[in-house]
Amino acid sequence: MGQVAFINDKWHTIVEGETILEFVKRNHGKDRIPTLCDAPKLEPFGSCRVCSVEVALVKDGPTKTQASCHTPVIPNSYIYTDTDHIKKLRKNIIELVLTDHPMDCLQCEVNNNCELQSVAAKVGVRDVRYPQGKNHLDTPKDLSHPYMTSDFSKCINCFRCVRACDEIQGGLVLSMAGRGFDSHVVKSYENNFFESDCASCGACAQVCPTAAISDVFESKSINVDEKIRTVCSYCGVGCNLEVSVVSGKVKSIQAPINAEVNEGHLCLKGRYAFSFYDHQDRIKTPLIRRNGVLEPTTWKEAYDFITEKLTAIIQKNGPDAVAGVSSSRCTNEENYLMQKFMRAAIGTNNIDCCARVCHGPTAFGMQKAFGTGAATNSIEDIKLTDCIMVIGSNPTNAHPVTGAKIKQFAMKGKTTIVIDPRKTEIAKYATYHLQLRPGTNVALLNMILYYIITEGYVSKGFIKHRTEGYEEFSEKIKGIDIAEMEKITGVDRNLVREAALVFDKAPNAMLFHGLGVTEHSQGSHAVMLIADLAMITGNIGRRGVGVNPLRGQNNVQGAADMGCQPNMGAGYMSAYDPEINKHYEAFYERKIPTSYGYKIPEMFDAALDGKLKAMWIMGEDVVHTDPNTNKVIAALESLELLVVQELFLSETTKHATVVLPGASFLEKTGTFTNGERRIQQVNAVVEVLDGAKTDGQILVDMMNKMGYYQAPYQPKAVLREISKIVPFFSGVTWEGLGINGKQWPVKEDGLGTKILHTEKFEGGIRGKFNFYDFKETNEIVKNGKDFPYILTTNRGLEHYNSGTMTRRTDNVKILTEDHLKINPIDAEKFSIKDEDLVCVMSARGKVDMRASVSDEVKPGILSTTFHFPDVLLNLITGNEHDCEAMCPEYKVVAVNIRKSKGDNKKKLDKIALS
Ligand SMILES: Nc1nc2c(c(=O)[nH]1)N[C@H]1C(S)=C(S)[C@@H](COP(=O)(O)OP(=O)(O)OC[C@H]3O[C@@H](n4cnc5c(=O)[nH]c(N)nc54)[C@H](O)[C@@H]3O)O[C@H]1N2
Ligand SMILES: Nc1nc2c(c(=O)[nH]1)N[C@H]1C(S)=C(S)[C@@H](COP(=O)(O)OP(=O)(O)OC[C@H]3O[C@@H](n4cnc5c(=O)[nH]c(N)nc54)[C@H](O)[C@@H]3O)O[C@H]1N2
Ligand SMILES: [Mo]
Repeated sequence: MGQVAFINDKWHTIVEGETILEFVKRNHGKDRIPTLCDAPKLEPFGSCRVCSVEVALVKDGPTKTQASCHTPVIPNSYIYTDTDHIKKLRKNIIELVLTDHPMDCLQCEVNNNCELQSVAAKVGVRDVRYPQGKNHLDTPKDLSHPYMTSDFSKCINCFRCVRACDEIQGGLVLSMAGRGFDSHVVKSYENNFFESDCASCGACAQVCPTAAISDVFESKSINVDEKIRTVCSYCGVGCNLEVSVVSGKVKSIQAPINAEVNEGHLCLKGRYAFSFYDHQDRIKTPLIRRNGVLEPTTWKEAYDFITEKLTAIIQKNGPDAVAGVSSSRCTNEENYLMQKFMRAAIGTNNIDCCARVCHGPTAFGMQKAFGTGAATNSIEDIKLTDCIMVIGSNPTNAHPVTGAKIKQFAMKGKTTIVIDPRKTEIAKYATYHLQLRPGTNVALLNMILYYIITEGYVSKGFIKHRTEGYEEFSEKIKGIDIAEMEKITGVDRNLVREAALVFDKAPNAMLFHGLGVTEHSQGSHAVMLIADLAMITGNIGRRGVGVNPLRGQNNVQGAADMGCQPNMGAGYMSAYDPEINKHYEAFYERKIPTSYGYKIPEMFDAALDGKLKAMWIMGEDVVHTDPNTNKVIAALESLELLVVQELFLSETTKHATVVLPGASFLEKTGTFTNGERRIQQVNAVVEVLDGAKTDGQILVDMMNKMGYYQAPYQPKAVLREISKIVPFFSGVTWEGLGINGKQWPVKEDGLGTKILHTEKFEGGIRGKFNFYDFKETNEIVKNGKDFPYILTTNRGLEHYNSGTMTRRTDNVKILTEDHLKINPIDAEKFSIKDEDLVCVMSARGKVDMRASVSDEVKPGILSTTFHFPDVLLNLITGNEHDCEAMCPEYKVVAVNIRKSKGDNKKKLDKIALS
C-alpha cells in the first residue's frame, strides 16, 4: 500500500503528486470542496481561496488553512473540509466576490447553470452585506466580434479567462492590469476582441464562471433541451463537440472536457462556424439540368433519370466509362458505400477521393518506408517529446487545436524546428526556421541527413535491427553537393547543420508534416526522406516520436481506409490482385473488377479523351479546388452525366447534370477517423433537412436502383459490415468506440493502438531507406523564365477549402477575401500597396487579388489562400503532380505579377444572409 492521508478522519491512499483538491475529489466526490478560480484543464492557481481546507500534521494537532487546489497532499496529514472556520471563510470570500458582480445580473437570474451563483448557494450565501466595491463597472461591453462578447462589469477577477487564453490557446490576448481593487482583465487591443490578435477559439468564454466573457449565442443563459456529443467535420484533428440543442436547432457548441483529442479546447470553426447547416442556401430538392438550367425535381424522378443514363452509358461504353469521387467530409460508412457502389454495383475501380490532392504522397511514401501509410503516433505525445520538427505545415491555422499545443511547446523554449518558406506563427517562436524556396524540400532534407550522417550520431542499433538499405543510402547521402543544395534551397548551410544536429541529439523527437511536403512533383520523395530521418535517429516505435502527417479533412484518413482509391479496396488490400479479389468478390457477392482505375487527374484526362462519360461526385467542389480550373471545367462539360451530391450549389454544381441534396454532419450518424487513426462516433444532432437525404441513404438507394441489393441504410449495420472486411477494424463495434473512440488497428478483443511499429514495422517488414536526389520541377524548368515569381498556397484560419460552408457563417465577417502576400521589396518594384489589386499570371491563366505587403515571404516568393471563388486561384495552378501519387503541385506555381484594375476578379455568387 502506498502513502495515505486522512479526509475528515477517514484514510485514503495518495496518488503521487496530487493536490489536496484532487485527492478529496477522487475520494469524496467532485462537489465536496467548492471552487471558483479552479477549472478543469487549467493549472491550479490558488487566488480565490474558496477551496480552502484545514490541514493538521498530527491527529488533533494545530491546523493550518490552505488553498487545496495548489497544495500537495502531505502523507499522514489530516484534512478537514467543512469545519466552522472553513465554512465562515468561504462564505466571506464569496460575499466579497459578489460585491464585484452586479446585483441585477440577468445571466444569474435566468441561468440555472451560472457557476458563480451555484457556488454562492453551495457555501450558503444569499445576501451580500458589503457595498458594491468594484470601480470598473463602467467598462463598455465589447460588441466588436461576431462570436465572442465581454461585459467586464460581471467580472470577478478569477483569472480563468486569462489562464485559458494563455494555457489552452497560447494566445496571450488576455491579461490582467492594475492592482487590488483596480485589477481587471484587458485585451491586447483596446479591449476589443475583433481587432486584437485573438484566434476566436472561445476558450475564455467557455471557462468564464459568470458572463463577463461569453459566446454571443448565450449558451450559458439558455436552458437547453439536449446536449449531444459528436465530432467536428472540418479538419483532421477530430475534435469532439458538445452540441446544445434547443427546439431542434443547434444553439451552441462547447468543447467537452473529457475529450481525449481536444481536452476542452476548440477552434473558431469547430465552436462557432456551424450556422451553415440550416442556412437558407441549403439545397432542398434534387435538381436536373434542363435546357441548361438546374430545375427542381422529385427524388424518384432524379433517381430514374440517373439510372437510365448510367445504364445506357455502361451498356454502350462499359463500366469503366463511369467514375466516382468520394467525400472526406462524409462518414466512414458513406465512404465505404461509395466505393462499394462503384466496385460492386457499377463494376469499376474508378474511385478516388481528396487524399489524391492532399496527403496521397504521405500514404504512398510512408507505406513504402514503413509498410503503413498512416501517422505513427498520437497527438498527446507532444507532452512527451523533447523536440518537434514541423515541415510544410501551418497547424495554428489548419489544425488549430493541435497547433496550439505545438505553439505552446515552442513558446516554452523547447526545441522546435520549422521548415517553411513563410514565417508561420510557429516559426516566430521556433528555435530554428529554415525558410527554404518552395519546392526544395528534397534538397533541404538531404542536407539535414548529410549533417547527421557525417557529424552526428546515427542510431546504429535501430538501423541494424529494424531497417534495410542503410549502407547504400548513407553512401548516396554522403555524396550530395552541399554547396549546390545550399544554393537551391536558399538556406544557410550552417543553420541547417545546427538544426540537424540539435534534432539528432534530442532523446525523443517528433516529426509533423503537411501539404508543404506533399503537394509537389517530388512530394512522395520528400515523405520518404522524412521517414529516413526518423529511422536514422531511431525516432520510431515509442511515445514522443514518429512521423506524424497532419491529415487534412475530418475523414480523409477514413475515406482512404474505406477503399476510396482505385488501386486498393476497403482495408488497403490490392484491387488489382486476382487472388485478393476473390476475397472481395465473396464478400460483396458480385464480380468485382481488377482492371486499372483512374486517379482524379486521370478522370479529367479520360473525360477530355472521350473515354469517361459519367462522373459521380460526392461532397467535393473540384472546380474550385482541383488544379487548372479551365481544364477541370472542360472535362466536366465533356461528360454525358455529372451527378453531384452537395449541401450547396457550388462551382462544381454549375456543370452538373443532376444535383442531389445530401446532409451535413450535424444531421448524420456514423464514424469519422482522425489523423491519428482514431475512429470516433458521429451522432446526429438535428433532423435531416426537409427535402435532403443523408449521403449514405442516397448511395444505398442508387445501389439498389442499379440492381445491387444493399440493405436499408443503417450506419451502425454498415460499420458492422466494415469490421468484417477491413482487417484493422476487426474489433470495432459502435458501442465499443465509447466517447473517445479507438485508434486502429483495433484487434478482435477491442484493443486500439496508440503507436505503430513498436516491435516491428507493420506486416513484419524492415523499414526501408530510400534516397532521392533533388530534381527541379518542370513548372520552373518550363515556365520559370517567363514567370519568374513562385506562388505557393496556405490556409486561412477562418475559412475552409472551397469555403462553401464557412462563407455561410459569420466567419466572413472576420476574413473576407484571399490576399496575396508579397515582400515589401517586390511590392515596391510594382508600386503595390496594401489592398491594391494585383494581377497574378501563370502559363494557365490569370487572377486578380488584393495585396498584403509583408515580410512573411522572401523576395521572389508570393503566397495566398484559395478560399474565395471571386479569385478562383486554381485558374492559375497547373498540371504538374507528384511523380508517384499524382498529387497536384499546388505549392509551386511560376507566375508573374502586375498592378491590376480588377478586371479578372469574378463576381461572388450571392450568398443569402443567414
Ligand atoms: N482553416 C483551415 N483549416 C484547414 C483547411 C482549410 O482550408 N482551412 N483545410 C484542411 C485540409 S484539406 C488540409 S489538407 C490541411 C492542410 O494543412 P497544411 O498542411 O498546414 O496546409 P497548408 O497551409 O496549405 O500548407 C502548409 C505549409 O506549407 C508551406 N509550404 C509551401 N511550400 C512549401 C515547400 O516547398 N516546403 C515546405 N517545407 N513548406 C512549404 C506553406 O507556407 C504552409 O505554411 O488543413 C486542413 N485544415
Ligand atoms: N491552390 C490550392 N488548391 C487546393 C489546395 C491547396 O493547398 N492549394 N489543397 C487541396 C486539398 S489538400 C484538398 S483536401 C482539396 C479540398 O477540396 P474539396 O474537397 O473540394 O473542398 P471542400 O471545401 O472541403 O469541399 C467539400 C464540399 O463538400 C460539401 N460537403 C460538406 N459536407 C458534406 C456532406 O456531409 N455531404 C455532402 N454531400 N457534401 C458535403 C461542401 O459543401 C463542399 O462544397 O482542395 C485542394 N485544393
Ligand atoms: Mo486536404
